[in-house]
Amino acid sequence: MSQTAALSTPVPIPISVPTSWQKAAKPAAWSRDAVEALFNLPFADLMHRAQTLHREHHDPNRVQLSTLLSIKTGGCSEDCGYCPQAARYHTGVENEDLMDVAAVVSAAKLAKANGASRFCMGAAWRGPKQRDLDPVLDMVREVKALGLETCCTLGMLKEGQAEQLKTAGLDYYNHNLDTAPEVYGDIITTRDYQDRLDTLERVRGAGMNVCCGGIVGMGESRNERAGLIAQLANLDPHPESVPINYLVQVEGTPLHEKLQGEKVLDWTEFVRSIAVARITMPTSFVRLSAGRQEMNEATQAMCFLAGANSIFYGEKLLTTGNPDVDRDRALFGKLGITPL
Ligand code: SAM
Ligand code: DTB
Ligand code: SF4
Repeated sequence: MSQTAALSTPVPIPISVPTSWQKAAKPAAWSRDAVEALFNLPFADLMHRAQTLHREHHDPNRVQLSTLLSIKTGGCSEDCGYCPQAARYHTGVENEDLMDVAAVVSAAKLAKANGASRFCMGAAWRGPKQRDLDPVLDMVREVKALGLETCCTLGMLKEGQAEQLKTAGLDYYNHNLDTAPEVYGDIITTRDYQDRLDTLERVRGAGMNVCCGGIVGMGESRNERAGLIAQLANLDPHPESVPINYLVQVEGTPLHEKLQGEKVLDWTEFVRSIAVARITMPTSFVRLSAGRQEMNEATQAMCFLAGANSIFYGEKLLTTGNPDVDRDRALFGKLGITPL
């Protein structure tokens, strides 16, 4: 059998799965069943399919680097059950006011010198008030002027705020769906799923790129993971960037209380989640996001094979650790990966 024939041999999936996604003008609609059927494939079949599609749309040896900075830390009014920055949980995170613009610019310069192409500024807010947004607009302008792509994650946006960010030079806005809709209320009660969709709509409406993903490893079932990915894959257009976070269990959060630091997700299931995101959103950047510090190199390498082509780069995420730059450089060297 020729290689082309081998690649186009249909994988037996019980439910109809779109096969013409590359050519479709609009993203194919993915049912939860179809997404779950991907999860249920034998590992090698899933990986082959993800890697094949990945190569059609991306250079498999290049990975985009984003550096995160927490510009306002802790003391958040929300009750997200995974988050160390919620004021109501006792996690040991020290509250810090909004950083000075100059300090943010210094951190961005360092990120650029280390090789990052995007700088993501995160704030522990339910959403920004106008007096909060004004200094953030300055940060965006100055970081953009350094020649970096800019990203912010500031919580829910009100009417007009996305336009202000876009005008200041913001390239991406990160706002995650986090879970499947039906389990969302078990994790967060202070805002609902529709609030998140409304913010994403505002970001799109202002003409910015959408960065939207979720968290796995919170004790959800495979069907619920499929539900999250189906939601993301049915956003139209697809988010340009899809962060897949592996829950970082922080003591003091309700999810740590519930899971007691136990790994509830096998590494194969995390890799499967990346592969399924790649297959259902073929042109998006899929980011291997939080949780890398707890992952060995082999698992990370499998994630790149599954189609992850972006990481958070730099020794800190927002409040928790991330692999050192030197360690990531060494891993990239072993894998022959170069930064985008
Ligand atoms: N406060 C804003 C908001 O919630 O939209 C922006 C910052 S918030 C920390 C951004 C995202 O980080 C969350 O939506 C969640 O997906 C992720 N996140 C937070 N804590 C996490 C954890 N312990 N493990 C994995 N991901 C986490
Ligand atoms: C995203 O999806 N993951 C990042 C970013 N967007 C803002 C945040 C991860 C946070 C992990 C926990 C912490 O460091 O506080
Ligand atoms: Fe606040 Fe964002 Fe953390 Fe939720 S995820 S508690 S909104 S900082």
